[in-house]
Amino acid sequence: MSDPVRPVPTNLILGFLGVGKTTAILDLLRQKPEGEVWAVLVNEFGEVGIDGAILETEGAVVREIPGGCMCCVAGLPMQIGLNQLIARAKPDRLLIEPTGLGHPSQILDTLTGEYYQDVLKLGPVITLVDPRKLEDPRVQDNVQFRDQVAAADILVANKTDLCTDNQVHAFDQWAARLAPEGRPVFHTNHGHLSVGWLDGTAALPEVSEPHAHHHHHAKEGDTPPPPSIHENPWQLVTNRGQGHNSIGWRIHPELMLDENAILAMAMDDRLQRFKAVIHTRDGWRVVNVVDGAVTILPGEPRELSRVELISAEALDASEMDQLLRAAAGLTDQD
Ligand SMILES: Nc1nc2c(ncn2[C@@H]2O[C@H](COP(=O)(O)OP(=O)(O)OP(=O)(O)O)[C@@H](O)[C@H]2O)c(=O)[nH]1
Ligand SMILES: [Mg+2]
Repeated sequence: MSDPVRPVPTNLILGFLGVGKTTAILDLLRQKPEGEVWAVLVNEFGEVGIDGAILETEGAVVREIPGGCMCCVAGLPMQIGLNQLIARAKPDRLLIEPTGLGHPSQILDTLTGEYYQDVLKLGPVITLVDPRKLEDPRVQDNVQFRDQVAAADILVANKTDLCTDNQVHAFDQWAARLAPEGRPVFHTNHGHLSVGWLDGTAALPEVSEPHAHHHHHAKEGDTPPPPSIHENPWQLVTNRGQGHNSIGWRIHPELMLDENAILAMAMDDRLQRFKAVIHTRDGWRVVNVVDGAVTILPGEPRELSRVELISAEALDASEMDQLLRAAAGLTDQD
């Protein structure tokens, strides 16, 4: 366990929605030297905290900051979450996964501020990019994407197993044209990063000014805990911001969901992202969908099921709720 006065080596893992950040952190956790304690701070766009539930299974001490608006979240809620995490875990290393829909600038401001000077030792910022996305001009123009790339000390092409050679080559050419020059560039798949990349001191490049957008203001203090799942076994939460909408559920674990009905829901082509850790009639499952690619893995039993949808267009939450209730075998009267 680390000496509490020694700054905690810390890395940000950045990248757009669904690029593979959580997968990369899981893979790093599997490379953790025995006896070390690693902590993960994860901020998801949605409110129900799927990534935290997945990451806990790899033995990290996880702290979630739900809710997508980084202007709000990167300030006080993040500081409180981070302080509690460090106090509780006394980690030897800290990994931070911000939402793929956020700008990293506020987080970097917080982490490099005076307050954390003696607490954290910020190592290279690693940004994951799906080379296939570079073919879409809207991605290259997207300000969140540009900020994530600008903030990178190391650029990593992920999902190369799904890319053609030309797409990987185009990524290399694109990366070589970016300023500042000379940043390390790697290719990988399934988020496989080397632990060695986490160390080293690197100057942080400037990132663009935070966007102006309308948002609610963070309350002073921590986010209130969600209601108990036993009192309220079916909880629906929605979030909106950054041009995206999320609908999430927390569900009592005794309500088992039908896997096929969940998959049908997940394949809705209006969705940009579907994530779930659910109790199905065949056991626990971790379901992930990005760009129509589905991954289903067996999962460990959790204290509740969680489901989350993210879409650019606003979906009718009650319509989605009906679908999910049907998947749980509930009728309108239930
Ligand atoms: N084929 C393939 N799938 C991948 C790769 N990396 C990640 N995935 C899959 O992509 C999906 C999304 O991965 P995540 O790690 O959850 O992505 P993320 O960036 O954390 O997503 P958000 O937190 O929602 O922004 C999962 O189904 C992963 O299994 C890869 O290199 N190749
Ligand atoms: Mg994630």
